[in-house]
Formats: sequence, structure tokens, C-alpha cells
Amino acid sequence: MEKEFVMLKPNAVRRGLIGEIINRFEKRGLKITAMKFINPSSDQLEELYKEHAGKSFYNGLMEFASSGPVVVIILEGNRAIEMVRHIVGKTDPLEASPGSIRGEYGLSVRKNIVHASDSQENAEREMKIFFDHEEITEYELDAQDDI
Ligand code: IDP
Ligand code: MG
Repeated sequence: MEKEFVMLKPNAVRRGLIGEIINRFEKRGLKITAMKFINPSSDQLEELYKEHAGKSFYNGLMEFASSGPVVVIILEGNRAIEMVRHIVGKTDPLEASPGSIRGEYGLSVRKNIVHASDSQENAEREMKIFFDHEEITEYELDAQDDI
């Protein structure tokens, strides 16, 4: 089982899409093992996006990411990282498949609704920015045998 870190960006919250987005992950059999609704600190966002520091879009990204509350989530499942990135869709909503989250709700690259870690190493690193070890739960999904 693999763990994936996801953040619903401030425009997902402001547009009333929290339930819709979480529903997609649940319906796909991914298990929520941690979740919270927070105002991210600038330290947390700098750490999350540190690989992009210095890029042309960095300042705009940071301003947008800190513009309101976000939902941070840890999802668990078989090949969860690939699965979540597939459900989320490509970075540019214009290139994201119809039916993916970004392909359905995204209007611009910067405000593309959801963040999802791109590798096991980054998922481990990013979930630690937002969650303490004891905040991550363990339980079985009822549907586990049918996935
Ligand atoms: P990802 O979120 O699909 O992994 P990354 O390349 O890691 O994409 O970029 C992180 C975030 O930075 C994107 O989700 C998007 O919000 C923003 N971003 C990436 N490239 C651009 C750009 O060219 N213009 C504006 N924002 C961008
Ligand atoms: Mg990325």
C-alpha cells in the first residue's frame, strides 16, 4: 500500500468543491488516513513548493496558495500516487483529460484546484510538512476485498 499527499487549493474551497473532489477519491477506492482544514503557514507553503523557488511562476503560485484555507489529505491505496495523479489530471487544465478533476474544474494552470505529490519520496516529505505521525490513522475500508 502506498500513501499519497493531496491538498485542495484555496479556490477549490472557495468554489465549494471540497465534497465533490473528496468523493472522487473515495469512489475510486482510495482510503483517507488523515485530513484537515487549515490556513497554511508561509513556512509550510515554502517547504511544499521549494522545488519551484526561483521559477517565473513561483511568486504568483505562493500568493495564490496562501490566499485562503486549504484541505490537506493523506490517501492510501495500491499505486495511490499514480492513481491520484491520474484522477487529478495534467498540470495545465487545458491538457487534462475531460473527467479528471483539473479537466473538469480547472480554468488556469496556476489555479488548478488540487496539489498531489509526484513521487513516493515527495509524498513522504510533503505529508510531514502538514501532519504529525500520530495524526495518521490506520483502519480497514469495508470494500477492501472488492478493490
Ligand atoms: P503539478 O501540480 O501538476 O505537480 P508542478 O509542475 O509541480 O505541477 O507545479 C506546481 C504548481 O505550480 C502547479 O500545480 C501550478 O499550480 C503551478 N504552476 C506550474 N507551472 C505553472 C506555470 O507555467 N504558470 C503558472 N503556474 C504554474
Ligand atoms: Mg508537482
